[in-house]
Amino acid sequence: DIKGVAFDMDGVIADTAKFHTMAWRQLAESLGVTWNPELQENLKGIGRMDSLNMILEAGDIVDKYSDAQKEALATSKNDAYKELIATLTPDDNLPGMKNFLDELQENGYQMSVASASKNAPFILERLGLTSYFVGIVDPASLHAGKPDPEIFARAAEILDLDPQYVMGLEDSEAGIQSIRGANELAIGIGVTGDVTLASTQEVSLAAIKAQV
Ligand code: B16
Ligand code: MG
Repeated sequence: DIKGVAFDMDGVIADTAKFHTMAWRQLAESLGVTWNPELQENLKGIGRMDSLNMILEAGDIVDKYSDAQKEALATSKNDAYKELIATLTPDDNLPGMKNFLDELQENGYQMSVASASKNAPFILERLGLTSYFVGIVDPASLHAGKPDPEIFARAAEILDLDPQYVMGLEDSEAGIQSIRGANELAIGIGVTGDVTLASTQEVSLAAIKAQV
């Protein structure tokens, strides 16, 4: 039986995927890399440096930049992104997620956050949601990002639960792979998982139990 829930953040709790897209797209186009929907989808859940490399590879210019130049490019994207997320308020929780967090809390589930974002603690504060979570995995401490299982394995450790008692919620392909690799139940939101839900609005314990 499931006792704990590990949450992805961008695209699951917070309506911030659109801000990542805006900031990456602006940087990509300034470097002459053509934006496309597939690239946009593949960037979901991928950490900052891996995202930059994916964009540079899409434009076949990955060898054009030194590590120091890449650091500067990633920092400029993050500066633009931070300006966008500074405007977040509790109204920017994705639809239905506050109710779901309340439902889980009322039913005694333990919750943690498995986000690739170094901005996750700031965003959860802005949304007024920090207190729901036992802890947040620090993505800077990971050896490998999503799709590697490490981040979701760590999210279960934070809950002091064996992975078989944990379900993970994700909106990205890379994240679903990470959850499955960690031997947790994968709940896909707008992406195929062990349980698949079309949007955050559909998420509830009943909707999940109906598919397991
Ligand atoms: P940052 P998630 C991920 O968050 C985003 O989906 C991805 O677009 C972003 O590049 C990554 O975090 C790193 O974010 O630059 O803020 O550290 O979906 O894993 O919650
Ligand atoms: Mg996400």
